[in-house]
Amino acid sequence: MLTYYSDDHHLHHGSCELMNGQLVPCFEKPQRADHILARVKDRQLGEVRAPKDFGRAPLLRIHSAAYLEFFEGAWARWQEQAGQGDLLPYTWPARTLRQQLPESLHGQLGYYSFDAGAPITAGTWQAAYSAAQVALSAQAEIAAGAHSAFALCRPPGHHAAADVMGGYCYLNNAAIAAQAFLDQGRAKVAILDVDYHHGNGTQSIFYERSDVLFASIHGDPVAEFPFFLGYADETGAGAGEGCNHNYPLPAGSAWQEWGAALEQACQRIAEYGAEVLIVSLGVDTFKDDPISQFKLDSPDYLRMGQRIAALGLPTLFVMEGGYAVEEIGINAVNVLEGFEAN
Ligand code: SP5
Ligand code: ZN
Repeated sequence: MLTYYSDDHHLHHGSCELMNGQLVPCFEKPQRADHILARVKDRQLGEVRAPKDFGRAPLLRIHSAAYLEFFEGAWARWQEQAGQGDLLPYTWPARTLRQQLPESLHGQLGYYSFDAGAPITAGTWQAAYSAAQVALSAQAEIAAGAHSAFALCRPPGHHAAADVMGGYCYLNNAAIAAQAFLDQGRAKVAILDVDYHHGNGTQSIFYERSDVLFASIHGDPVAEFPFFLGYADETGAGAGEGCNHNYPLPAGSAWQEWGAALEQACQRIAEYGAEVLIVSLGVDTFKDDPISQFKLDSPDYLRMGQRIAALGLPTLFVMEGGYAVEEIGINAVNVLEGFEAN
């Protein structure tokens, strides 16, 4: 399987995030992608290629022009103010406040975000832009006939909505790739999100559409980030009714429960008649993940890949979360090797 990867991810390195009332070093750090790349090479998964540049047009199919413009220019505005450290939001237009774009940098940052988990550093735009190009390059490989490809994206994307960043995500790499398939003539795309966290951004982007089926297995939002989306009763709206499927699971879930949910999700994807599959590949379901509560072990990721392969669909794997850095390469590449072994 071909891997697409860009060194540009190193340009994004947030300092800290809030956890349990303390500022702690960001869990979403450059070593994550470095470890995955090392494992891809160790296991000789296949060639590793740098992305092509498809420009902004495919990003604009998912994200608003105003959002992209804000994101690209935010760091320069922060430097004009002689800002110190990362650019981080601290006020959001929650209930009782007006949903309108103010003039100030921090006002606009709050308007375009849903949490304080997406710090903007000097190179964040370039890193996120290149991650989207990584996804598009892997997508193009499949469009040209490959059965599978791995987009080693960093930063991740599934929490990012059309004009909202958050949860370590800025540009929705999987959604951008899905739209590219549709724009190139495919009629039905499925996105299977196996990250520990609900893919709220992806869900919101496609919620009222029937050309993308979204299925997500994740920590129950009653108790887990992102809290405000990802419940089982969210089944789509309008033309998209019946095309959104959430499988929330309780803390402590291991392969027995997780694999059963995967079985249901895969059956729904087969029934939908997807022509191509995109897997939002987070491995923060791992038992030793520092911010998550599932109990998957490394061999379970081989099983995951095998079950996904049994769908028999051209499959694009897009990297999302996973914070147990020492094992992230083993777990992510196990999914890909399980897929290829099937
Ligand atoms: C892409 C992705 O995986 N994003 C995840 C963002 C999660 N941000 C919130 C983390 C909160 C961690 N709380 C842990 C509590 C442990 N007791
Ligand atoms: Zn996650």
